[in-house]
Order: sequence, then structure tokens, then C-alpha cells
Amino acid sequence: MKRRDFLITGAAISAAAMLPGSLLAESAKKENIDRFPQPLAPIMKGDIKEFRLFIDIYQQEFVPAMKIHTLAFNNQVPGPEIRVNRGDKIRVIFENRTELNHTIHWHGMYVPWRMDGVPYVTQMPVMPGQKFVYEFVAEPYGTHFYHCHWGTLLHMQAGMFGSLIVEDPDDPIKKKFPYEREYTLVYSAHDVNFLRDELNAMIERMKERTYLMKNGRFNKERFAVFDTKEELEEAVRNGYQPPYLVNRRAPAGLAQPSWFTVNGKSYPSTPNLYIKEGETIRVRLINAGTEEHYLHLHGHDFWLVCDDGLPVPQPWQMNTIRLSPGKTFDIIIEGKNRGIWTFHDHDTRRVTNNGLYPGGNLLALVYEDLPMEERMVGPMKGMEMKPGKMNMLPKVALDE
Ligand SMILES: [Cu+2]
Repeated sequence: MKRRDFLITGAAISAAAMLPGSLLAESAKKENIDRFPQPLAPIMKGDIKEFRLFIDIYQQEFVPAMKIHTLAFNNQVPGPEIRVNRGDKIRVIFENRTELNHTIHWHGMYVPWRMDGVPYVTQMPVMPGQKFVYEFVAEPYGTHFYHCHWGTLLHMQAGMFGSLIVEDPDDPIKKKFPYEREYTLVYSAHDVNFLRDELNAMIERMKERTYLMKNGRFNKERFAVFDTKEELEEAVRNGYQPPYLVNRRAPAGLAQPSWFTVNGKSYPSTPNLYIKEGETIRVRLINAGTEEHYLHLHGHDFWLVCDDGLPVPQPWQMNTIRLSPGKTFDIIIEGKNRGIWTFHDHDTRRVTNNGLYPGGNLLALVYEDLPMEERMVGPMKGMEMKPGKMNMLPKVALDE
């Protein structure tokens, strides 16, 4: 008797076990697709792939009944996935529809330095209502991402990030680990009180600034706006105190995230990684947030195949990986242990929603060919339970 057969025998055979050895409901699969970054279709302009990204305020639902205002590319958190081939000529027309400054930085990419998206270093910030055109050749291969580089502590956790995947028709990972399906997981962490307060304060300040400018009473020093570094230095010599001296933040005043998202969702709304017995999947992990995540997979060891997009010289196996801010990893999971398994942050502070477990960075590796009878949780010995009441493998119950 196989181990899993033994487990089934131990479970009560409920009415549902009479159903044909069931596959996952199609509706659940469809809904799950929306929990991954949606690919952005380019428009071909000659040999250039042109993408359009705008930034606007958008309400994102982390879990049912928990919505926050975000800064979202194309009304999506994360922003849409840009997926191109190595060597493609890329143009991204970025439009700022908000009242804040932004830029786009192409994290991990070999762009010309003027396209690097760092305000006051490589370009002027893209101001309200403005457009900026980024152009570069897609190099190098691998899992990368893009994010705003203005006011990053606020803007990134407010939602300004998205995956950027550079494919190679001759994919070195696919050769070693033939796979059909792959998934992108973008991690972030959010202090929603910080987000709300900062955004409100900024909007108030902008209103005031606009009013004063209109009336010719705008004071550059008061608003900490200087055209050049020399102008700032001159002001300091004349006794001006920059805001970082006056409004210094105590450590407790820095963002302290209490919401943790994967693809803009917290558990139980996080995506499932579907797999079949014998199947191999590739998972792209991107940390666009401020926290370290110690991602642990139950019941399997996975292969680490790419580090910051670059194929590692020799893939090796592990079951927990430290995903630091700004890092990307690609892992390969082999479907060798049928079941429903969690893949979660082992810093257990981050599998919570506003401090309550379970939540946050918790998702499930789901064998979609798992027969229905194996999904049931049977009654315990001596306990009276009606079938259907306790068949609450929570992730599945929420899906179906
Ligand atoms: Cu921004």
C-alpha cells in the first residue's frame, strides 16, 4: 500500500468521493490567471516594440474588504508584465496622470545611462501630466523588474513595480529542465498607515504649493525646491535648514509594513501555483518591496537556476531561499509529491494580515490532478461530522 493510499483509507469516504477522480474546477483556474501579472502587448513600430505605461491612482484589494489607494501602472498592481526577447528594441512611452513626480528604473537591465530612470542623476523627474520615452535594447536575459525611482519608499510600496522578463529562444534553463508552465511572483510589503498619511500630506502640500505659486507667494525654501545643488548650498549658507534636519524621522516613524503581498494580493487571495504529478514548473521570484523574505516550500526541494536573472553555473537544491529587496531568483519545482503544499515566508511576521495569521506571503502549490477524495479532510475518530462541513482545506474551499 502506498503511503497516500493509506492516508485516504484513514479518511472518511464522503459523498464527494463518489465524484469522478476530479480535476480542478475550470473557474478556479481562470480566476487564478488574474492573480498573476498580465502581459502587456507591444505595438510594432518598424522593428521597435512599443509599450505604453501610465501611472494613476487605483484602488487595489489585497484581500476581500481590504482596499487601499495605490499608485498603479495601467491600473494594475503589480504593473503589467513586459515580456520581450533578448536583443529586442524597446520603447516605453510613460505617461504621468498623477499629481506626483515619478520615473521608471529598469532594474537589472543594461540600458543606456540616460534611460536608467534616476531623478536628477540621469533625467529630470517626469512631472504631473508629462510623458517620458524610454528606449533601450532588451539585455540581459532573465527575470528583471521595473519600478519608480522617485520617493521610492513611498512610491514602490504604493504599487509602482512590475515584472520585466527577457526571454531567449534558446533558453538555457528550459534545456536543462524542460517545462511548459511558468509563473511570476512579485513580492512587496506595505505600511498602509504610512501610505495613507504620506499620500494625504503630499496632496495637501501640493494644493498649498499650487495656490501660492498662482499668487506669486511661493517660497522655494519652505517647499524645499531648488533648481540646482548650488542653490541649495547657498540657501544652507544663509541659514536654511533642509527638511531632513527639521523633520527627522525616528526609526518608529519609518514605514513598518503590516501587509505583505504577492502579485498585489495577500493570503487567502494570493495566487496558486498549479502543477501536475510529473510536471516541472518554473517560478520567477521578484522582491520589489522593502523586506527580506525567507521563502520556504513544503514537501519539496526546488532547484535554484537563476540569480538576478543570470543562470547560476550549477543549479542546486534547497527548500528555503532568502529573497532580499531588489533580488530576483528563478526556481524550478518538480511535481514529485502530490498534494497541496504551502510556499510561504518563514519570517512568520509576514504570513499575517495586519498582525493576524494566516495571511500575507502565503500561497499554495496545488497539484491540479489531485483526486477529489484526497482533498477531503475526514472526521477524526469519535467526532460526529457531516460531510461537506469539514472538507475545508482552506485554499481549496476559497477557490471553488
Ligand atoms: Cu513614483
